[in-house]
Amino acid sequence: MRNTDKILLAGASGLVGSALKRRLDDDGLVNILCPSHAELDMSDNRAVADYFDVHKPVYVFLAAAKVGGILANNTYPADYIYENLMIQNAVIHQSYVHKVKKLLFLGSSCIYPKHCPQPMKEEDLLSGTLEPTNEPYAIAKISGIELCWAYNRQYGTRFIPVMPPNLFGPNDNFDLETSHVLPALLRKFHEARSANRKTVTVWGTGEPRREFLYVDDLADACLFLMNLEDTAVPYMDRPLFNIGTGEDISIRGLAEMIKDITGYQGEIVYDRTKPDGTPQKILNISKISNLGWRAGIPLQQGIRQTYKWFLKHKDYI
Ligand code: GFB
Repeated sequence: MRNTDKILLAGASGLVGSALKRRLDDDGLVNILCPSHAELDMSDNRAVADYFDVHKPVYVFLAAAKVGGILANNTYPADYIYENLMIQNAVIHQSYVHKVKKLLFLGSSCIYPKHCPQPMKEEDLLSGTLEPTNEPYAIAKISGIELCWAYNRQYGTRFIPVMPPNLFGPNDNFDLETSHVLPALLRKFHEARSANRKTVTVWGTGEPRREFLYVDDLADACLFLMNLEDTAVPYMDRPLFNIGTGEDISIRGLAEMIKDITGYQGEIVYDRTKPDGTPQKILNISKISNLGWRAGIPLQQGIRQTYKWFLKHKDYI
């Protein structure tokens, strides 16, 4: 990408989109389109077509999506499949129609089977049944991958699907009902310390293991992939890239770490009426590692940075 190329950041205000924006700004890219939801409903194919007609983006980062934690996915399955299908259908199709040079589609590690051998390789896609709590979301994301592959094969487009693990960082959702575990625990431990509460409740058994990636590392990987030579990406042969750290931690371990970072002194209790979800999710990252990319921000450091952001913004989010 050249500094003046027109880049559409679909989902620019979210966790991933805002990290991409920070990174593109830092790199001196000056022609970035960041339409707000009020300006452009990404799930409206007609509106997306009109937007592409007027603005003519050359590169597209498709980070717009309906995302949420285990409980939100389980409670609103229709919203998760419908909204994601609509957004990706519109943006991927219009990127083809308007001859976008490259598109990067953000998926999620929940596309892999519930009992996938760990760490999960790109080739494990569709090799087993999905985790029921996020099956509708996962099927939408799998459809997005297939859409990228189908357009590449039929129309010669350069669309790259990428699969990150559980992401976290500035601009995350800290709502206790709909968020992912890491921001939820930061908020719970912080509020318990401030209110001198004796216990903090962590959902499930604490046994599941997850891989967490700081969102600025994801942005770095996305630019790395977008800037790869065409010969490095098998566009005609189902390109797919896992992006991660290659390390996981139990929810119990994460809770202890966040307890320590927030300085909370009380007890942790586990609410076993809440679902655990997939027992383990860790990505095999050898494909992207072999191309020369590595994550740079250790988990503890990323959590400290996120906590700092939360403390600064907690009254407005
Ligand atoms: O992050 P999380 O909601 O999503 O939950 P998933 C991860 C684990 O943390 C689960 C436990 O075992 C939760 O039960 N957990 C403990 C908590 N305390 C809490 C809490 O206070 N809040 C939350 N949210 N969890 C999502 C998928 O799965 O991950 C999506 O539903 C997506 O589709 C996303 O793929 C990355 O990792 O289980």
